[in-house]
Amino acid sequence: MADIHQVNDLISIEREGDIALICIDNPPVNATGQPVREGLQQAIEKLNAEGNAKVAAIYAAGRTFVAGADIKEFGKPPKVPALPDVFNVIEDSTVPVICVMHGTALGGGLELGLSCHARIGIEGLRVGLPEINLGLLPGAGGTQRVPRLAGIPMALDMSLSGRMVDAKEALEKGLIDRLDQGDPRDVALKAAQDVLDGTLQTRRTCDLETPKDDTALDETAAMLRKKQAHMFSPHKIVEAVRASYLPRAEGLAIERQAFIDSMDTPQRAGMIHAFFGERAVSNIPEAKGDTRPLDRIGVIGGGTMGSGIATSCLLAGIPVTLVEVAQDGLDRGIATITKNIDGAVSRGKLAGDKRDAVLGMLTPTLAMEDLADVDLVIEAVFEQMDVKRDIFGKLDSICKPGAILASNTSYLDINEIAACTKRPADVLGLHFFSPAHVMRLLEIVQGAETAPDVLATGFALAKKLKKVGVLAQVCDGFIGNRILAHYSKVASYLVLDGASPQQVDDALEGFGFAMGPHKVGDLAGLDIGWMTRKRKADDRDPAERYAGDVADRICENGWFGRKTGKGYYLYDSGAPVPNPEVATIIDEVRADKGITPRTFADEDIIDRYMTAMISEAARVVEDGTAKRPVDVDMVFLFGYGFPRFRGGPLHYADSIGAAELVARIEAYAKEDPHYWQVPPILARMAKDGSTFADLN
Ligand code: 3H9
Repeated sequence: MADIHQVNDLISIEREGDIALICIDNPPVNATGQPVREGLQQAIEKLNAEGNAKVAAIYAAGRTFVAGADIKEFGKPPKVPALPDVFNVIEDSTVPVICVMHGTALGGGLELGLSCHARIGIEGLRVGLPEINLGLLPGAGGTQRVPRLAGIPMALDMSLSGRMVDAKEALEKGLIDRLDQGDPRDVALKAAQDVLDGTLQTRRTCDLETPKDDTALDETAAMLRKKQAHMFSPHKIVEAVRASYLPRAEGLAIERQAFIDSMDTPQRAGMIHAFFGERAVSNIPEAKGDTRPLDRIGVIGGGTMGSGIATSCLLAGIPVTLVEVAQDGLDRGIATITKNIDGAVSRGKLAGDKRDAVLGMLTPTLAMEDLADVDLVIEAVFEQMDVKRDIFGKLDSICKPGAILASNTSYLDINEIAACTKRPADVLGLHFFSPAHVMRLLEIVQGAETAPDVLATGFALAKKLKKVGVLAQVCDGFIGNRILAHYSKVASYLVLDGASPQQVDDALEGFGFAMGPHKVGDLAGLDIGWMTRKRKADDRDPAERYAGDVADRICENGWFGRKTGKGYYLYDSGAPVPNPEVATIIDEVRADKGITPRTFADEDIIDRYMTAMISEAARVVEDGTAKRPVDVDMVFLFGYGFPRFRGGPLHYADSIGAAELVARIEAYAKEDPHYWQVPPILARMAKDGSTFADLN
């Protein structure tokens, strides 16, 4: 009988002669919650007290080594023992302790390995310090031990990018001592035997000195001051890595304080909301249950969207039949897909030797009949109901029974599209975001008759494509574009009333958006919005203040943004500079309308823009277009460049509070009572003190 001692439910010690195998078994990802920390500390203390083991090897059960600290504990009162203290106990152990890592060793997981006296990786291992993605920094010795083993540039790179480092690189850089294959327990036993035989050396990481590299530290600090001034933890990372020059206790104390300070920030709360939100959107009954096959996908339309969707499927290993109406369109589609795939190779997303095989899975055709054998068709042609109706009617007669028929429409009524078929239960919306092979959001739009297994297959597709699938109900624009259509008007009103486009952009970039709305407009093409405004001119509500005057005048000059070299900005020489002719147009429009411009503080710009976004987001939750506030938040993080560290519009709304939001809307309504109206849900929340988080 094996000699196994359970230290607690999650940690056991197995004895094999002079060897002690310490197993961590805390599914699903072996996070170092309190019982794991306590059990590990007790295990090491027991072995040292007993003194009859000559070597100990830590390994983990299940699909992966330790994924880090237990994120669910963050924001709650800390429980002892603290992770850095446990790791010091391991590092100080008289019995040498080695560590065998498989799967992913992340954050506290890698830090556990670094506190051991030798590390063995199992083929396929990836290590990383992703704490920055949670608004944190490595807080259990990562900033102290990585520089000692792999140097300051590597420590800065890993902890500032959060990237995964593969086993080969980890070995080259000295983060692991050896690579092996096999079951973690067997590898641990073998490596422990090697320690006893003297063929695997052990040493304490903190006995090493960090090789000096002040240049890397100073340059990185300067770069961060310039590019990430508004972020908290990146600056702390540099400080903590610099402290690795100091003896262990002093360096760890600086790291600890920086970690505690980061933990207290709203950025940490926003990013952890994003971490769990990304997983929560598919943790709903609609995403579970039976699914239909996804062995071959048809894409109709070889434009930017269709090509992007096809690229995304091909990169996920799903063969694609691409349909176009004319040869030149098909050729353009093939060229775009080829360019996208080549781009994936150059960005390191696809191994170069797989390029031809991936492109080989594309079947271009002019015959819609070739869709007879596909499991799912995604229609991505232009946004005209007549065209869509025609296509879905044809698909109904061509596609095999059980095939799913999806439209990539951005706003049209899925129920009307489904009604053109005799199989409305097989129809849903799959709304991708451009560029579709890069953007991670997929709105999965449920029609009135969409079958449960069709909806679940939409979520299965999102998973295969490594996208974040969010359930949406039918309405004009679904979740994202409906909210966008509302709040983008505020940017125009601000300009009409006195702000410059550049001031609006700068203020919102200061808030954390990668690009302000006018720069986004220039990038997407101002003609797109112009066409939409013209198309919807007849439906315009006469009581609503028109937001398109300036943009219309810009477009009338043929200035459509980047693609014409001119829009709100000029793009002649690298960085965009404000277009002076736009300033003239703005002055003229204001004069025509009798508007006396006033000044807006940047704060005011941000408050108005965000309050408008939150108002429509609240309505989208209230009328059920989005299932929960977290679904809206993830749509904005993954589809609209919303700053991740703010968690999403409704997470941000909670930080302001419903009462304050209502007060703001009431104040703005004095200027424009038609546009600014308090959503009933917000009024209720202001009264009863509840939050959007309560509805998640
Ligand atoms: C840290 O370590 C701080 C230290 O430096 C200092 C401390 C003092 N905790 O992603 P999946 C859950 S900070 C708690 O779907 P995959 C996850 O929510 C931490 N729970 O699987 C999900 O739950 P559910 C630094 C966690 O195979 C389930 O596990 N580490 C944690 O696609 C499965 O997860 C990180 O940031 C956690 N740490 O990917 C790593 N991790 O089933 C975060 C996961 O209820 N984790 N869960 O939805 C990951 O990146 C991925 O989970 C991983 C597996 C790559 C490991």
